[in-house]
Amino acid sequence: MSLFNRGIMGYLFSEIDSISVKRLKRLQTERLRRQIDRVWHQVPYYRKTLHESGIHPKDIRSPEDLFKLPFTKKIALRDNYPFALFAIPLKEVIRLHCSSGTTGKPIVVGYSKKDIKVFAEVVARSLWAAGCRPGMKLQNAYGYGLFTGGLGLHYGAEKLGMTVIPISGGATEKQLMLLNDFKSDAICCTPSYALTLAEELKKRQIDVLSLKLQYAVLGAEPWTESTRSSVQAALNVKATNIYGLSEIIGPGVSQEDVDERGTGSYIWEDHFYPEIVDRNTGEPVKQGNAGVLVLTTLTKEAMPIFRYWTNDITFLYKDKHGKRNFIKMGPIAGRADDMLIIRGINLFHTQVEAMLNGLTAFSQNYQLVVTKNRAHDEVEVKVEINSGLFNEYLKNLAASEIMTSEKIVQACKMLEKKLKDNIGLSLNVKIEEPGTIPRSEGGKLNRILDLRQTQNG
Ligand code: DLL
Repeated sequence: MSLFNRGIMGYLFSEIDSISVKRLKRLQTERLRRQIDRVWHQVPYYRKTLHESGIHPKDIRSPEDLFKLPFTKKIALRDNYPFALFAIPLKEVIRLHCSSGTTGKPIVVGYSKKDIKVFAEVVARSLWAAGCRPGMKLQNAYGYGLFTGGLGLHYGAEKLGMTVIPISGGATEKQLMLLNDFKSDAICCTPSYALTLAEELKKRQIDVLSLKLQYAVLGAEPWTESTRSSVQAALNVKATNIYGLSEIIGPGVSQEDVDERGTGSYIWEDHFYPEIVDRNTGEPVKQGNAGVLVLTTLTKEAMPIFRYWTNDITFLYKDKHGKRNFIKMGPIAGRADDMLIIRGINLFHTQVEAMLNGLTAFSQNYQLVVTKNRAHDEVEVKVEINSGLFNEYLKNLAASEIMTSEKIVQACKMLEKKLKDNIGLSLNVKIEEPGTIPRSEGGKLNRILDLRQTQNG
C-alpha cells in the first residue's frame, strides 16, 4: 500500500491526513514486521542484541510487542561508528548526515534513495500542516551541511512545490534584506534565531507589515508559549513547532498544525512509532504522563532503528478535537541530560522561560547560570530587561530615577514569585542590561551556563 507518488499534493495530504486508526495500525504492523526481519538478516548489532535478549523476529508481530526489545541508546551509535548500523550496502547509501554532538566523534546517519524520498515526504507534510502551500516562498534559515535541518527542510519544501530560498542560518543582515526584498511567505529556523531576527528588525525600525511573512516553522531546540507569543507578535506570523532528530530521520518526525497551535504536534506515525517510558525504570507510562520519548522507525532502509532512547522529555495524547488521527506529543520540556536538580527539585530551562510569558518588563533573553555551593547545585536566572523600560530608566537616571528603578524591582520580585509559586524553587533573579545575554547567531542556543566543572577544576 503506497501513500507516495500520488502526484497532486492536495490529494496526497488529504489522504494521509484522514487515515483511519484501523488502517494506520495495519500499516504500522506490516511495516514493523518487514523492518525487524530486515535488520535480523542485515545488521549484526541487532541480531546480537535480539539474540542476547532471547528474542526472535517472530516474537514481534505488532507495535504492542516492541516493549520486548531492549532500547537503542546513543552509545550503540557511537560504538558502531561510522557505518556498522547500516542495513544496506554502503554504495546504496546516497547521503550521510551527522547529529549535533559537542565533543568526540559525531553520530553518523545514512539514507537510501527511498529514505530521502520519505524524508522529503514527512517534511512536505509538516510544512503543509504549518500552513505552507505550493507556490509560497520559504526562507530556509536552518543550517545546511551535516546538520539535517537545512537539507531536510529544503527537499521537503521543494516536494511541496514551494520556492526555496536556501540562505542557511546566520547572516542576519542578509536574512532581513531577503525577507523584505523577496517577500518570503514563510521562514524556518530555530526559535531562538527567530527571536534574534525579531530583535534586529526592531533595532532597524523595519515595519514588520512591509514584510509579507505569514508562517514560521520553528524547531531543533525546546521552546515555549512565551517565545511563541513574542515571535508571532514581532514577526506577524503564525508560528508552529517542528520536531525531529538525526538518528530517526531529521526534522519532520512531528509537526504542530497551524490551526491547533499550543495543543501539541502530530507524530507521523506511519513512519515513526512512539512510546513514552519512565526515565528511570524504562517502563511504559500511562498515556498523558511525561517521560522519555522512544522512537522506532518503520520504513527506514539504510539505518533502521528500534526503540531509540531520544532522551527528550514529553508526553503523548490523542487529541479528540484534532484534524488527524495521528497521536500528538506535547512540547519537549528538555533533554533528560539537561535537567537540573536543584535542592531536590527537577528543573528544565523551559520552565523558567514559560514564566516570562506576559511579563512585559523582560525580553525573552535569559540564561541559567549553574554553580556548585558545597554539595548543592545553585541556579541564578539572568534575564534581560526590556529595552523600552531600560531606555526609560536611563532617561530618568539624571533626574528622578526612583520611579523606573522601582518598576524594575517590582518586575524582578514578580518573576521570583512566579518561579516560586509554579516551580517551587526560590531562584535568584539577576536583571541584565539589554544586549548582554548571548543570542542565537543562526542555530541552536544553549540557555544554560554550567560553571560547575570550572569550580571543581
Ligand atoms: O535538530 C533536527 C531538526 C532540524 C528538528 C530542524 C527540527 C528542525 P539533531 O541536531 O539531531 O536534529 O538534534 C535533535 O534536538 O533530540 C531534541 O533534543 C532537539 N529538538 C529537535 N526539535 C525540537 C523541538 C535536529 N521542536 C535534538 N523542540 C532532539 C524541542 C527539539 N527540542
